[in-house]
Amino acid sequence: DSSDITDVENYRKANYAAPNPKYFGKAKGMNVIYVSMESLQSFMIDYKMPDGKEVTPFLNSLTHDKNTFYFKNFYHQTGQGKTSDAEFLMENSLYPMAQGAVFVNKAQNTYQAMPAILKGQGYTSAVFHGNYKTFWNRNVIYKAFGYDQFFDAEYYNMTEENTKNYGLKDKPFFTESMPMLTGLKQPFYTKFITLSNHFPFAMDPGDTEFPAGDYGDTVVNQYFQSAHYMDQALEQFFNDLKASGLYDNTVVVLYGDHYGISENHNDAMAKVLGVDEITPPISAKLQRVPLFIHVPGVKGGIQSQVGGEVDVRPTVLHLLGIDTKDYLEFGSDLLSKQHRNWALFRNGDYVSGDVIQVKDKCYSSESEELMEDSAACSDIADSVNTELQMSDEIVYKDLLRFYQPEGYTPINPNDFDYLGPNA
Ligand code: GP9
Ligand code: MN
Repeated sequence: DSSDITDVENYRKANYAAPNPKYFGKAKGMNVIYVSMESLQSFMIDYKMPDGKEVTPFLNSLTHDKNTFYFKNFYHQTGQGKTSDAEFLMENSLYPMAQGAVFVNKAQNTYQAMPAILKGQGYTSAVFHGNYKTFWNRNVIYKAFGYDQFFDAEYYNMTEENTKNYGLKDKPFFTESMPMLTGLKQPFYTKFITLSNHFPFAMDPGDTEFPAGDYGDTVVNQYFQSAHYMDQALEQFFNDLKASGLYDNTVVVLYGDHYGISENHNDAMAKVLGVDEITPPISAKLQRVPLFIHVPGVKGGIQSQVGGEVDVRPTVLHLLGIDTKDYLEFGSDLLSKQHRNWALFRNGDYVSGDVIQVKDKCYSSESEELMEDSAACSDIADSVNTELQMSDEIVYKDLLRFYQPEGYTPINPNDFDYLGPNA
């Protein structure tokens, strides 16, 4: 009811990070493209194989691009909903559920998601993904997010050669998406969900010449080949964006959705990182995923502030000149001078610039040693718990149906249908 909403509103107001005037509105009216990079973790960026080959040379080059921000201390915050949890975080700035997937369990809720917010500013929206629309219940929840179109597997050439595992390989995916993208009315807000860098990362013969790793673990060894293939697909996509003329008028946000290598592979990961063992703070830092934001005309750079997927929405909305102070969200603009500099995990652990809390133990971020005084972790720990509780309240009680942000025009999920290419 409305008293629950008031608590959330007050918390939100007290924790709002005001936009940085240096960046506010600098991308006003531009197109927006999000790319979900399947299972890509940050340790891959600038990683060199023993023979000196870079795994992700294209993304490495982007870290130095003059109009691109690269966030190197950016964390995924997903739970069991994996890719879909990352989508939820990025577009709603709310946390996913502790158990199960919000996409599956709470698709009937009212949301005030990115596509709907931007619809009110004259944007059209579309999702591109080379798997079938019912996976993760996307075809249902995307209506609640306000997506105009969903180009799912039915729109692509799903031949034996073009597909593996869950669906379309990234190279044909981006190639075949281009005509659909250029056909959209501008300005557009779009999301591309890549797929081929998915566990267990096996490649079809002929799809890569990149060498597998040699770390005594098939999954880890294949991850390098598969990530390299995705990097090439992304480079191809950027080239196509440039050739189409879209690049100079489009904000591109690239993010790793969640980890690819679980704790079951810690022995091999210790070899990959060249450490004796994967300790709890190292394991926490392994949850970093790359975040790139390309903004035409704005000087970017390598950013070391700590943040998480929940923080991207206010960051991007502020670049687009839309203030988020009236939205019920939990993110903190990464480019704000008041950015809070921490990221929580769904299990209640968290990482800040100074400390890492794992299972009630407090470590120094820098030395990765256990802190003598665990009180160093308690301040942020309180905020972490409050924030997860409040986000859960919103999601479980469907609270946004009682709330309307100023300047926001509600959408009606029934206005959307994803009937496919032959409808
Ligand atoms: C499936 C894709 C991969 O459509 O999003 O799902 P994941 O297992 O990473 O959640
Ligand atoms: Mn995924």
